[in-house]
Amino acid sequence: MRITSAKVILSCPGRNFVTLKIFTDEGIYGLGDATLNGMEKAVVTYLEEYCVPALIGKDPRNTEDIWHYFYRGVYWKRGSVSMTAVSAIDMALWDIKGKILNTPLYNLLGGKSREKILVYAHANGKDLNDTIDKVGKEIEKGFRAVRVQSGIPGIDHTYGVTRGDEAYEPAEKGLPKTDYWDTSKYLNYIPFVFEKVRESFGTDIHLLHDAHHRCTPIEAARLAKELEPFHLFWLEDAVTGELQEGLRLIRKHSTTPLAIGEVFNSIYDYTTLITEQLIDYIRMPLVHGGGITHLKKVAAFASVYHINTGFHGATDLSPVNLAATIHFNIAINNFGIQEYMPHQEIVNDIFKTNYKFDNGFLSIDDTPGIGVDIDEEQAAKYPYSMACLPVNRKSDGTMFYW
Ligand code: KDG
Ligand code: MG
Repeated sequence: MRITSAKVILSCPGRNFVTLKIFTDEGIYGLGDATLNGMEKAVVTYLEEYCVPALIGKDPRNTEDIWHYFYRGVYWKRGSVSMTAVSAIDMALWDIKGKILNTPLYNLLGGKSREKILVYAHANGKDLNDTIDKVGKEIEKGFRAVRVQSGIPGIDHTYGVTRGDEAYEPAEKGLPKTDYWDTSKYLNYIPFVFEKVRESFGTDIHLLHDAHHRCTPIEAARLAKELEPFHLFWLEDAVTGELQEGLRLIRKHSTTPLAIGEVFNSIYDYTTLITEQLIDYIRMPLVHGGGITHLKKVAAFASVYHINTGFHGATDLSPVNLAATIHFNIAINNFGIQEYMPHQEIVNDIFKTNYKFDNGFLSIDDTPGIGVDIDEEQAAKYPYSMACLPVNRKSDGTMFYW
């Protein structure tokens, strides 16, 4: 069996998605998600100019060797752009493998460890009352776990909080806009938000929070400690993961569970964090972390240290990634939770999906492979439209972290 061609489909049904479609000489094709929010065209170029020509003629069943060809084989390793391309290739090849063997992806990864996966919703409000209202709405939809973000008094616009009643979408059209940030205002306010949310909804609902890498290690330690009474499911990206040792300080001061890694793209971003048990959940998603082949190893490595998965799953990851992720989470032993933000209706014009949400859980059917298809004619109706994530400055103008 040989790969005969591959095409990269870039479309914008409300937001940009990049999809890789790999064709074989037996008429079977596979799909992989290659979306990297705000950097879509860089991945498209790497795939089209370098990876696709190198794929032609290879046996698509050799997922392990092909993965290493594009990871070890290249001199300039890792990085978000190239790892997203590797992820898309890998995902598409596993899709093909499932179709050849006429079995859903989860069967190739160990079968079912569970029938359905626990997911968490997003609730973000412009102020405390709005936030409480939004949490209530997610619970009414059946969610048992909710990520809570709130506008902060004195900060004009807080990342992760929608403007008005628009659907959540962190990338905005054109070049990056600028957000302004004040850590002390944030740290003073967020524990109060969680106190009020717990008072309103009790202890049965799981609550999560994302700090978007905005704290220094000692600030993060204070936040984790002050959130302790509200028993979060996790505190995400409390610090930037660039300095893995920084997490030691947070651990020393708090029992709030920690999740990190939606911007990671390799097991080497995680080694200290995992072996020293400095975190509780890995966030690196299939689409940016080297696909199924690499995440299988990262998840297995994490399982040895009692660390579970909690993959990134915002709407800028396509339905192809979401479906592959559900298979993956159904199969592995150390599944923790999955982020789930439903895509806008318009996305379903292009992607035909095979998963369903019911009462706080996602499940997937037995379609062979990943089970998602793409309607290329529809995709062509929604051309790419440039959109970027904002940059972040402190209130005095200093460039600040993501
Ligand atoms: O593209 C960036 C978003 O996906 C990200 O900011 C969302 O932090 C996020 C999350 O936890 O879903
Ligand atoms: Mg996040």
